Amino acid sequence: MRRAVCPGSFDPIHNGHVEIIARASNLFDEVIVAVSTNYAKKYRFESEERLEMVRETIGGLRGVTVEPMGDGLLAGFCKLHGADAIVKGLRSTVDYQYETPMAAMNRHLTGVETVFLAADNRYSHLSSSLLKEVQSLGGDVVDYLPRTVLKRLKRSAP
Ligand code: COD
Repeated sequence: MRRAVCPGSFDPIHNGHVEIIARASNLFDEVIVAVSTNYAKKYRFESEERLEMVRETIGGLRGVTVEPMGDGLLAGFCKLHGADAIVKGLRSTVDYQYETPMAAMNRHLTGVETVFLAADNRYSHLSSSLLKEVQSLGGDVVDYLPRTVLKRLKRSAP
């Protein structure tokens, strides 16, 4: 039984995240989506609402569960949940440069490997911040967000 963790802030979850989680679920028997909260960071959505949006969006995927990760170490979360791997999406060389030191550190801390999946071309320009900005300025982001997430985003104050 191979278990992976897909971590993120998911503020909010978008179709680029969903695509990576779905591909991870094809590669691993179990996938835990870990919703992180860094208490020094300002989010648009509280952690409960980010969790709800992830659950609503990926609820139907086989073998996928969603857990809060708090503000602890990802390596610690992986150890606690018996994960074999961390799965992350890579959009660009910028992501690669940012992610590879963390992958090495996570491997050093607990031996957990990081598996990088190349972002799908349809979504490789997406980030939660960009989508929040475009939506708040009146741009159409319907192609990039799950329907319930878009509804919540429209209701939330920027
Ligand atoms: N296409 C494909 N994948 C994407 C896209 C996209 N358009 N956008 C994002 N992703 C993937 C990336 O793999 C990303 O890692 C993941 O989705 C989540 O994205 P975000 O933006 O929601 O999450 P981040 O970058 O805010 O989350 C960072 C973590 C929570 C993973 C990180 O900060 C962390 O590990 N924190 C725990 C503290 C810790 O252990 N620190 C020490 C690290 S060694």
